[in-house]
Amino acid sequence: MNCTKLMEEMEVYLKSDRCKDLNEANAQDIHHALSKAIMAQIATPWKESQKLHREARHAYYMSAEFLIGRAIYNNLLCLGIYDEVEKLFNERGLKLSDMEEVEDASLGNGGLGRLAACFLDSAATLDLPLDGYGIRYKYGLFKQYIQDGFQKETADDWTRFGDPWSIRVDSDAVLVRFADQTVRAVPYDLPVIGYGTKHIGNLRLWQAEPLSSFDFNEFNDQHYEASVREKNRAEDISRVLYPNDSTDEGKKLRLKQQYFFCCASLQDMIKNYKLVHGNDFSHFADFNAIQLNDTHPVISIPELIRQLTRYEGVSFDDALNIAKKTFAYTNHTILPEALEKWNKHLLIEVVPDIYEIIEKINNRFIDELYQQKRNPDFIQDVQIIKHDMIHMANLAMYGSSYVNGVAAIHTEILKKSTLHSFYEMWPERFQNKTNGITQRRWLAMNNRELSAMITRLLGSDDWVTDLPQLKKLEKYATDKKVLDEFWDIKHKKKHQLGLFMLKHDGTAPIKDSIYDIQIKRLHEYKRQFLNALSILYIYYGLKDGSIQDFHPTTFIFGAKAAPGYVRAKGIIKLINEIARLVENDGQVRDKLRVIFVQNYNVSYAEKLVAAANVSEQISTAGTEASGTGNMKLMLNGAVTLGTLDGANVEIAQEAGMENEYIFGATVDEIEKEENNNYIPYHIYNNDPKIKRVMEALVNGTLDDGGTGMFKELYDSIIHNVDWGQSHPDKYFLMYDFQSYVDTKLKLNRDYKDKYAFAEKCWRNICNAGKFSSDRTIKDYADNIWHIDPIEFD
Ligand code: GPQ
Repeated sequence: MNCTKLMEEMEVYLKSDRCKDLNEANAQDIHHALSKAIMAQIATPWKESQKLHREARHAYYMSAEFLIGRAIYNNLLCLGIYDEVEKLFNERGLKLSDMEEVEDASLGNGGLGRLAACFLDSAATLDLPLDGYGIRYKYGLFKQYIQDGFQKETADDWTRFGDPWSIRVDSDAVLVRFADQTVRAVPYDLPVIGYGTKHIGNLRLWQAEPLSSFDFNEFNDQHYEASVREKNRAEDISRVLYPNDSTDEGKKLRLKQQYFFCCASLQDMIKNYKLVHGNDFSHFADFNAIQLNDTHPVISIPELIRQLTRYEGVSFDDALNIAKKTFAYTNHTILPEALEKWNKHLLIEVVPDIYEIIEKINNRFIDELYQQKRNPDFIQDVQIIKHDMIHMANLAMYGSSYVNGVAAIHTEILKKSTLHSFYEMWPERFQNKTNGITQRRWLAMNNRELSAMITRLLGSDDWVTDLPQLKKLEKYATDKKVLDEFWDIKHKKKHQLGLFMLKHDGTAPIKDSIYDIQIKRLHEYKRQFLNALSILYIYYGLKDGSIQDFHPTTFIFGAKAAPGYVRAKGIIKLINEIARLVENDGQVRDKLRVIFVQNYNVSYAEKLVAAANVSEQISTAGTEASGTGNMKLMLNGAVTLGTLDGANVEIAQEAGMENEYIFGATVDEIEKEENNNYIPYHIYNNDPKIKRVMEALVNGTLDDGGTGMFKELYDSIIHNVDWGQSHPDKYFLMYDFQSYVDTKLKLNRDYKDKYAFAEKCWRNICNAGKFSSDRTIKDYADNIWHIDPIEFD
């Protein structure tokens, strides 16, 4: 791409859209104009790519969430023009970084949504014909700020400065009918720019709109509210992203969202198919593969059947077979509270035709089970409708050809427990696809310094599209000059982060301290609470002298709690109170600091990940399906302080156990304890140091502002079973406590030997090759979607 021309184009857009010259433009103007100029440049290859997708066997990624983050820097990088545009900007007295506050699309909650974004990036880079379908929420994940230590939420109006990276395609709008309303689904298309290729994938996000924007008769009769009522009711559907990560609320509007984007996307796919192949649907599954990102889009299975039978003259049997061949389902959790179940009466109320089809599918399935002479318990386990509830994972299992877990250990748990009966019936449907992350955003873009060093050492930047190349760097693992340079870069990224935090959060890490980072959604199973308790343990240890020679450490947390998740919010308050306790104590304040950053999101993650020394991945074994933050931190040279859970297992395998800090119970041990009537109270009561830590929650040391939150947290852990609570410490904090603090303190001692520690970090980078989403996507393409890269003439 000719960058000088791009700058000229940018100035044209400044003039035409903002009526400004370069010297009058602010960051938003520049962002708008540069983005528009790029969009104009990529329009042709984008359209060409779409045509090639349509003609080839291709795949769709359906997801209720795409956590995109900022597009502009990533797009510059993928187009290969980042450095040159930066230079041209500087020559004009502009700074690329000035655009940081302009855009950030948080159309997802966490790992599941970010995974979807990484996957599209990888598919685009690998020239694979994969396109995304989702929802264009008006408001993304809420913005978080901290007031008196408590989380507060505000709306995320992510398009307030415009949305230059998408184009509205009115001509492709379709209607979506519910029992009580019909709405228009209007698509907005976002380009997904491949790295080092002209291939550009497409992400189509649907926005809900009314059939007519406003009722003129009501207006004329001066019924102003009534005149916009229908409009609001339609727009409600894509108004806001549900802020629950891994929990299912069973809300009517959420069901409407799911059906809305599935119905619209399938109409679009069918239209595309007819354009190329005509009306013979017997080959639909030969050209289309659809990946269902968790159960959120699983209503697509009956919806495809509905559209094929109602409008395309396909029989129910044929339509069911087409669906089974077309769909594949990814499971992202085994937590029971996340497994989606819809009340049958809600479905009948919202989309009665869909309920009828699900019932028909269920009856068909049960007939088959009787024919196979399955026993009643087995049938009860796998059937789709039970006790008036529709089990979406069961529907997904019956209605698709493959199911996959997202890390090896997770897939094994699916086979052994969660989906065991299905595994017995259809072992051939089960696959593992260990998650990955795109190294374009998570190394090349967020850590330009380390990237440049790696490229120099390797003599090429091939690693940007071939991450296992990093393995070749292992020969430098004991090279002091290389480790010095790596350490200096880490130091620089720590410094940059510190400056940002100071501006953003009003506080910064202790100079030259260990940056120990836990960044992820706030959830009990992820055990931020355990981390907080371990900090209290260290605090008391430093004060009474039982912990000596402690290297100063800053514990950084970034996390959003679902607004209705009271206990998670209590944990945020607790972390902030511990931060205050430590800060106000002259005896420890130069050794220990705790910072809870506000509004943790993709853009903040980019900075945190580059600066981290320690990656906290401490979920109870068997609860975190994979984790992907663990991979980002590894790639940027942090060691993992973690349990044998999710992808941590594979991270430790790749990098070597000796280069991580692994602690705690294994899945088997946890299972045993669960059956053994585990009593956390005994651990607490027999260890004065642990007791001291727990007591701080209730003896006035820490103040929850009179909310009772800390007492509730305390009770959730050590409430004696004899006192009535049936399952205290569900996530085994007490059980893992000692091994956690021991391992944390060992890490702290090891850090003092700079070269030995830096070697561990370096070996983590060298062995992160497996965790590129390029590897994951290639595996999906080869073994689930059966698609090949497209070829340009
Ligand atoms: N995950 Cl079910 C989410 O982010 N949201 C969800 O609703 C569910 C799962 C995560 C999961 O907790 C992580 O372990 C995974 O790494 C991630 O999905 C991507 O697979």
